[in-house]
Parts: sequence; C-alpha cells; structure tokens
Amino acid sequence: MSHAIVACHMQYASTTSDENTRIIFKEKIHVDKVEIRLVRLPLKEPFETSFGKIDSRLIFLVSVEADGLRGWGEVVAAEEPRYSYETVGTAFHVIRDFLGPALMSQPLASLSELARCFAPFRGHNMAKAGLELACMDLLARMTNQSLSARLGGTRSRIAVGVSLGIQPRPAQLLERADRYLSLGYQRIKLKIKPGWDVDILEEVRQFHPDILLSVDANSAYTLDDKEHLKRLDDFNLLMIEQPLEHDDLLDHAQLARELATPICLDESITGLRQANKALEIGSCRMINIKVGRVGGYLQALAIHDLCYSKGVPVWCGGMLESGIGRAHNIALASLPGFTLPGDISASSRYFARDVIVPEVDVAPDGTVNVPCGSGLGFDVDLDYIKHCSETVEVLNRKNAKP
Ligand code: NPG
Repeated sequence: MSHAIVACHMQYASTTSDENTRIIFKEKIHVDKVEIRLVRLPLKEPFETSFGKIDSRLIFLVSVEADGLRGWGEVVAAEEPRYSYETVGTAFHVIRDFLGPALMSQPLASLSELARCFAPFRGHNMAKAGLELACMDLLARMTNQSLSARLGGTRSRIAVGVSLGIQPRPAQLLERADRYLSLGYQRIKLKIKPGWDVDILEEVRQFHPDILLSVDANSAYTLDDKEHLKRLDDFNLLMIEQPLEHDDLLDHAQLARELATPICLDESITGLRQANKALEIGSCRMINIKVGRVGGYLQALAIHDLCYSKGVPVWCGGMLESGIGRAHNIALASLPGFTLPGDISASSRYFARDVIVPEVDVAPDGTVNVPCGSGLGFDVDLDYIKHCSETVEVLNRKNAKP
C-alpha cells in the first residue's frame, strides 16, 4: 500500500452501520414528488459489447423533491435485458407502481431506512438505485455539502480510463486507443468476445507495450474456454473483467486458480453478500463497483469498505450515463479505496451535448475534478433535458401539503 493511500486511510471512517454520519439524514426527509423521465441522447458513435450494439442511449432520469429542493438520480438500465434483467421499461413500472409510492409513504431518517422501505420488493437494483441516488443528492443539497463530502470522499481528483467497444476492424480500435491515450486517459479497457480477443491484444500490445490495459468480456466465455483464456496471461493485463456467467462465483473461482491475470467481477457482484462470498472463495481479486448494479450508495459504500479493509482494489464502472449519473460516479470514485482508474470518461466521449453544465472534462493527466459545489456539483440543464424527453411521469404524495 502506498503512503498516499495509508494517509487517506487514517482520515477515512470506515463503517457500514447507521452510526456513520455520511448516511444519516440530518432531518427526516419526506419526499412529496417523484419525477421519472426518459431522455434520448444520441451517441457520437455506436458502442458494441459482447452482448450487442447501441446507437443512442435512452437515459432514465429520476428526481425527488422535498422542502422545495430537488435531487437528481439516474437509473442505468438499458432498453434491452442483456447486461441485466432490468430494462428502462421494467424500472419505469417498478418505480411508478411500487418504489415511488413506498418512498413517499413515510419520512426517512437514513439510507438504511430507505433500504428497508424498498426491501419488500425483490431485485430491481437499478430502479432502487435511481431513487436512492436522487435522495442522496437532495440530502447533500439540504445540508449544502458536496456529494463527495457527504459520502466520505477523500480525493479532489480521480483517475480515469476509457472503455473501447468492439470495432468492425482492428485498425479502428488502434486509432481509438491512440486518440484516447493522447487525451490523457490512464487506462484502456477493451471489450472482448470469442474471435475478438487474443489477436486484438497482440495488435494493441505491439503499439502500446507498457500502457495500463484491461479486458472486459461481459460473460462471453465458459469454463470450457479455460485454455484459451490462459493465453490472455501473455499480455500483462491489469485484469480480466467478468469472463464467465453473470451469476456465477464458483466457476470464476476455479478459473482464477488457473490464471495469473487477476479476475475482476462486475455483473456477479449485485450486493455486499456476493462481494463477501466472491472474496471468500477467491472468485476475484478486484471489484468494479457500479451504484446502479448494487442498488445504490448504501451497498456501494459497504462493498467499498469491505474491500478497503481487505486491501482489495476497487474501481468505479460506467454504464454510458448522462452527466447526472456520471456526477454520482465521480463522487463515489473520490472514496479512498478506489485506487484503480474508473470508466468515467468525459461527457464528450459519448455525447455531442450533455445534460449538465459544465460537462465532465478529462484533464491531460487523465484525471477528473471532483466538484465541491452542493449536491452533484453540476447544474442540471432542464431545458435541454425537456428538449430530449420522450416520456415524463410525475408521482405526487397523496397527503402532501399543497
Ligand atoms: O464509459 O460508461 C462507460 C462505459 C463503460 O464499458 C462500459 N460499460 O459492461 O461495464 C460494462 C459496460 C456497459 C455499458 C454495460 C453499457 C452495460 C451497458
């Protein structure tokens, strides 16, 4: 562990209980309005993974209001159930018909209380996270703190990498790798699948022998591919992310025993219990934390604290979020255990125009500033959001004062 990390450790009060001030609300929050909104943002270029290709992102924004203030969150689900079973459509239904009314049914004093209020509804972590994130932004705004400060963040800048989708030809991948390295990104992650792995790595390593390089398979392989996956050990990779089934821990543990390259889990870690088990049985040596996948900050912080206490590196994943989700990711990645560059690129990597002002920018040293302003620390561009909205629904608390 470096000196810088040890210094952070001393300042960081790591606990997952309600005692932790970062998750206690100063006053009870009683949400009286929830707005759910689908906003279509075109992508500058298609993004392809082992499970498919998208040309635009249907962004799911959530806002909650209480005491005249408004907090913003984002549901990271996609339009099709490929990365996870949740979709924009299921999240809309679950928030409108179950989680939204449950949230507004009582005043809440902590994120744990909020989690208990959502607990009767099984699964649907991304829908839950969207609301929880919005409540956390609202809370930070109420106490006039930055989200990062509220969560216990210790960094003023975070290191970032870029995720490069599968391309029609290797030359296009190499061009993008050059482009993002010259912009300063500290790590390149390549999406891989059978037929787009070893050969591609050979090409990239030929031109960039020393860069921080990782691969992400999004569950495209099985244990039968073990011998093939062992060939990835030749490329000095930082990690192999989620090579096997999305809900499997045992097969990953078996594969991990045969590979020199560390396995990092993403899809398989849907909460603290899975993180605990995965570390216990050796399924991975690193964890990609996404607030959406694990159901919100309460779980994300608990996984962070667990990994931090064990010296397991974590990093913040991305889901092609708009600036609102991106701002939440920046706040999370400012915690001390996030020692590896996250998938938090500049707004301009994906979108011609983002929904926040200023947009997220990556400095030439491959870092992103952690804003100090209240809440998200960015202004929400409501006019642009309205301009791009496809669907809006407002839920009101029944007995709210007018
Ligand atoms: O920069 O936000 C980003 C994208 C990072 O590759 C990325 N995300 O599997 O981690 C992933 C992947 C993803 C994107 C998954 C969209 C699901 C939807």
